[in-house]
Amino acid sequence: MGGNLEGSPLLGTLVEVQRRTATVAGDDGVDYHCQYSPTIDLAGFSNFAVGDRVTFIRAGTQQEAMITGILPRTSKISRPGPMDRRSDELILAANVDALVVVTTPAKPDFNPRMVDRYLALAEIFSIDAIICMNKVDLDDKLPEELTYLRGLGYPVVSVSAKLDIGLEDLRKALQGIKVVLSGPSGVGKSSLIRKLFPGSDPEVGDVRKGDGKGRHTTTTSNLYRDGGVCIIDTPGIRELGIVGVTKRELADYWRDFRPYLQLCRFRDCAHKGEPGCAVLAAVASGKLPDFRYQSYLRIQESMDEG
Ligand SMILES: Nc1nc2c(ncn2[C@@H]2O[C@H](COP(=O)(O)OP(=O)(O)OP(=O)(O)O)[C@@H](O)[C@H]2O)c(=O)[nH]1
Ligand SMILES: [Mg+2]
Ligand SMILES: [Zn+2]
Repeated sequence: MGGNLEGSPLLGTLVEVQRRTATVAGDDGVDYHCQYSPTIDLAGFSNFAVGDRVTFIRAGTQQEAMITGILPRTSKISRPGPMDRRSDELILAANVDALVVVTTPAKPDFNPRMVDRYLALAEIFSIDAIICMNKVDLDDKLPEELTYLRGLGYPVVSVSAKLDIGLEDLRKALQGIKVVLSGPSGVGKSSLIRKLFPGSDPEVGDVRKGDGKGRHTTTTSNLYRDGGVCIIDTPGIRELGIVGVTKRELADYWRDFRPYLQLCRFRDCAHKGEPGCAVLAAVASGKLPDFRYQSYLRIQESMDEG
């Protein structure tokens, strides 16, 4: 074979992406450090993302292992490019089945609006969501908001990365799917990965003493997999805003609002006090809980700014 390409392309998953090179976990169980084939238009594919399925060829005598192509994605988590290059979207993770929304009873304080924001993002990206209540060692009472969300069909798993509580339940919930861990800084995303993947070494930071907030410890994207569990840890997910959705469309992504949306008097109702608003009526009669409506309002208002 000499310096020729060695055999037909193999399949693998991108587990780490740099500008000129990438690490591919081959379906043969071996990790490959690859370059991108010159036949790939790198400008067009500057968007290779962790989780992407690629074809690649193994290293030959005169060349390095090389990624030769990218398979169509089943889903992606992305954000738009900077102001002047909106269409150059940045893909944070590819082929994701579900978003794991990590939250805490304390340190940082339980924040139902934050949970709702990630649930809405999952709905926008058309992927499932699983709620993971970490740090139950600090308080093991499930907030009523999470009981309600469980009733909407979002699985809720209670765990403590610190005391090894509930990790088997979490493993079970994640079996056979590829997920991204989401949640604000300091909720313990990297700590959970350390527990689920012994031997992995994601950086774990402190929460600040004063306000109990995290310090933005994770700075690169990585894919971890073992025993049927596959998790992507990406820093970009922490601040992911709701974009590509108009304020009028936003309510579509609140699962429990959907039965009411067709019943509002005005077709373009923003559910902010218009007469004949079925969403507001449902909130007033207790059919929809106030916290869901408050998070909807606050997130809609935050969309004014950007
Ligand atoms: N009490 C308690 N503390 C925990 C638990 N899990 C993680 N922590 C602590 O919470 C802090 C933040 O943990 P990280 O894993 O770095 O949080 P993160 O979500 O990855 O944060 P970023 O990378 O900044 O987004 C660390 O001090 C952990 O030791 C837990 O179950 N209970
Ligand atoms: Mg982290
Ligand atoms: Zn309405």
